[in-house]
Amino acid sequence: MDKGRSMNTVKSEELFKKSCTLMPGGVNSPVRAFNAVGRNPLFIKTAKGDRIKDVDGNEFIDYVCSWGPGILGHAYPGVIEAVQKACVDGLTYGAPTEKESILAEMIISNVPGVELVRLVNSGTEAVMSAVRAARGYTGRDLILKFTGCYHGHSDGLLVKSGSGLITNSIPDSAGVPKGYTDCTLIARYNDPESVSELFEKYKDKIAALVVEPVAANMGVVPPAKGFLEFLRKITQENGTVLIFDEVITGFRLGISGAAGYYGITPDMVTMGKIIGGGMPLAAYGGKKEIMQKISPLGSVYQAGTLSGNPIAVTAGIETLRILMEDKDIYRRIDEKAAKLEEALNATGKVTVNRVGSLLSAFFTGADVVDYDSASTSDTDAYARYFSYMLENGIYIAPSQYEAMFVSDAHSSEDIRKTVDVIKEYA
Ligand code: KE4
Repeated sequence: MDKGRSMNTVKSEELFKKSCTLMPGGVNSPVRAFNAVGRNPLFIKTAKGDRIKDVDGNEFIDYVCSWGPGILGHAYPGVIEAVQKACVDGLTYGAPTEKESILAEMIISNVPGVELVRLVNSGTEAVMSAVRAARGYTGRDLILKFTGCYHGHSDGLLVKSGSGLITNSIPDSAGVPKGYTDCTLIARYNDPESVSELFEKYKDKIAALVVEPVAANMGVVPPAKGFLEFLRKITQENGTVLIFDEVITGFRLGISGAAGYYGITPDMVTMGKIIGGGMPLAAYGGKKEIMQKISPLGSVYQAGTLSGNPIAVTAGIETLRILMEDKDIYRRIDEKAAKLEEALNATGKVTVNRVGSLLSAFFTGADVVDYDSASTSDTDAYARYFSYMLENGIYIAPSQYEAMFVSDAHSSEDIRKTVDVIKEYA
């Protein structure tokens, strides 16, 4: 693997050499390995505001933001203080706490369609559990997802997925018995016909349709006009549970996520990232009649040792409190993202998709409206762009098929610096 080029990455290289003897690929999540951009990963030591610093002292303006949680910026003082204070009262009890109800109430009061919510530890767990609840509620087995959408790594959803799978060109994972995915139907994002065909064929057998209301794991692909309305209608007509996977868009596109942004009320919503404020916390919720199927109330089992962990919940409460108190954050981060979009478009080299503070630059001349058009991107060109940005102090996703995230901590000066670096690239 090429070493880091003009930057001093000696310590990162040493640490990577060591980590490769201890963990698969030297990382704890594949996309971090930088495989798609032909470099070895940088090991990060500290992060503050919109900046991260690696172990060799290189500093970057960060647009990964830990893949989304960092909407306030890294090490936000209010969140850190709240977490530090909470730690002295113990890290975990395995028993109910008032804080879980506080966070649950914040979610229920802001997220359309959520009447009851269950806190879990990761987006994967949230989507896996929501699907099980939908199956338990409907008594049906089939689920429908879209090519290029990623809903975590639970077996039944690792089919034609996005994120690290398309980054590593393995849309289907090994190790998943065929039987596990026999119940997973695949349609094309933004293609109503591909959905209608499946409902005509499987009519009242589809338990749930899971969708990223704004796809962000094949790069950012907005829903075409009327697409989400179409999904809402066809699922309603067929008694299928509509699950909005808002692990990325939840509290990102606004305080009510994509459901609020597009004015669609799903039957269930999964969330993660921002609601944990950077700590391992996710959630799934929905209509009472569905969520009441969940144990111990109902017969759908789901559990977790650290579910609702008081420290993670504290970080989540503080983060959502700040977002609820200063909704102007969303205008600010959207405006910053629009400046990046404008600079990228001005290069004439990329197709830019943006929704709010989520954006992607695709190295293709095509409009990017689904997995097939996203796949026309020149990933080598993206890799060159990635290295150029990195060597100029800008840290973006090490994959063409991920999003850029903008936080409230991104200063106007750093946005300007990023725009200048993009302009020089042209
Ligand atoms: P986690 O299990 O990684 O917390 O969440 C899974 C998940 C579910 N749904 C959506 C829409 C998601 O985007 C994700 C995870 N997102 C990726 C980034 N695209 C996580 C980064 C990684 O895998 O390292």
